[in-house]
Amino acid sequence: MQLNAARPLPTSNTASATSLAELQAWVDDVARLTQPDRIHWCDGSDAENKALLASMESDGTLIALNPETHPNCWLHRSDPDDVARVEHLTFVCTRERDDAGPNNHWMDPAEAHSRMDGLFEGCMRGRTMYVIPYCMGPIESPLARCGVEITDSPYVVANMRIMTRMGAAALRRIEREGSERTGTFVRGLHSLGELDPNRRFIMHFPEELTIKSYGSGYGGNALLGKKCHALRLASWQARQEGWLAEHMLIVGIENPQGETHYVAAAFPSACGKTNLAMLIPPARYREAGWKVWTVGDDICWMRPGADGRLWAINPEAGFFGVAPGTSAKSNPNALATIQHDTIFTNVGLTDDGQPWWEGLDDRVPAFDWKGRPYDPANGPAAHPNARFTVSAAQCPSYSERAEDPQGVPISAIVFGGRRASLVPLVFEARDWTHGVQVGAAMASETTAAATGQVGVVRRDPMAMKPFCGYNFGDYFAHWLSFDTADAKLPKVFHVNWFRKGDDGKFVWPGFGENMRVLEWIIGRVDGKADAVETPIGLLPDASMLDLDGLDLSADALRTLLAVDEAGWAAEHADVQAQYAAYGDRLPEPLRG
Ligand code: SAT
Ligand code: MN
Repeated sequence: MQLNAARPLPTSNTASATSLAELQAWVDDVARLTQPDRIHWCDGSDAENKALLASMESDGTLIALNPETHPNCWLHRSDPDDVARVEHLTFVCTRERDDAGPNNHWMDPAEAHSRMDGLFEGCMRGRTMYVIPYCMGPIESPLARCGVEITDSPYVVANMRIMTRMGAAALRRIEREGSERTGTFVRGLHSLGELDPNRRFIMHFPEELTIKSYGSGYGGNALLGKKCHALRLASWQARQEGWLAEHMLIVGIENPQGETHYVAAAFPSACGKTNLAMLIPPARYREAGWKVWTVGDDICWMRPGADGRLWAINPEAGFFGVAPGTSAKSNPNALATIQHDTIFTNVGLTDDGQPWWEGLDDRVPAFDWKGRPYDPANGPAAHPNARFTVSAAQCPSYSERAEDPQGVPISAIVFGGRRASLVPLVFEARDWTHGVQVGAAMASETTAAATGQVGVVRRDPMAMKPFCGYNFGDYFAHWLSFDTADAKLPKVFHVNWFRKGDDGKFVWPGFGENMRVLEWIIGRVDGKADAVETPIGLLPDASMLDLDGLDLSADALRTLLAVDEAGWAAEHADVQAQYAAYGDRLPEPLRG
């Protein structure tokens, strides 16, 4: 970092900001580099949040929504060129290129630092620099990890307050851990810069637990606790410390006897992760006493407990969910969650100031996400990647155990993808090693949610392609290493809700009816459900699933549950061809 020690530091909102010299020195260095007018240490209080929201309302960063229908809700319209993650500008900067692996863009750390510091120099002139201490996971959890994000975006502060445990309590933990040894917290430096797509980079330095992000205010690029820390850096930390940082939802399935099994599930984007995390069982299941509890919808940190099981926390405190498509039909829990105290980004607006997006209902909005009077000729009212940011505690199905410092024990891991053909509704891996093979071979068809061709099958191992902070070969080996003598590992499954028939229509009804598949999965865990052995793993036949009341023809059932051996041989060859990129780092059980 280029320092100008002669320059006086700007005033800060608190006289002595932290007792941790290591943190204070870093903040001072950043202030000398970025030259803000003011420094604000965030305490996470209501008063601080209120003042921030009010100032963003007065400068137009936020628009207050209808207080009758959506109390304390806000609309933020981003720069139209800053609406999504930018994978081509996202780098993992390790000393050895191979440590980042062919699955990441790489830059030499010294070059990356000098480039970034060049961008950061003086970039906060005229702005306030916010210092956000945060904790990923319950503050008292041994599985939780902390970070500090420095940003010049008050929108980022308001979002981080919802998405993480942010403020005074996190700072106390950082100071406690930092007094025992150095380098315990992640350092994230973020600036909106000029919001110029040509001056935009998201850089990760896993060896230094450091993130530098410049030129974007969008969630995954700017809320550094989320993908940058909780996945890219945490996956690196997890490998060193013997745990797993995964792109998985966590859901509790309570049976009529009152026993709850926790399931962690990884899906690529646009496969209904948030919907599955908040699933409402069909009426007959509810009447029988089944319940579904939401622990997390995006990220799962898990590690072996003393009992040999994997124990998991959701490191996040909120949901940063896709708004379009969310409705009373697709996800009533999500809709109930976002009725108050929610920040909406890039949604449309009705004439009475309510947020609106495609798929919500049949009203016609007054304004689109750019603030123009709505005209269908201009495209959708809400940007396809429009988001809501909301506290998880507002979700009607939020699990009490989500705040448990010890986490929840995981009974089953589920991998899934969007596959119109070949892949059956559900199958179980024969053992952990086979489960890792299944997860590593995961793939999904591209959807309209991302740019590029639609319907192409893309490999996305464990749904971590954009998020694994190190070489996938090493990552697969790390997964395999959990299979120790005293481990009591979860069973591993693969699901596909998106199988299509010859008529091009979805065969499986999906949504709440996925409960039937979850019931079989839980039944397998409990040793109560039967399965048939096939070359790809263990499958239910139609008699082993509860299909009561579903209108599925014999043909449809065959489509959902058949194993096409020739098709799987071609799939296997495709997977092996893609593995070639990992060379020597590909572990033996994934070869051949
Ligand atoms: O795009 S984000 O990373 O902010 C959200 C997501 O993809 O889950
Ligand atoms: Mn995600």
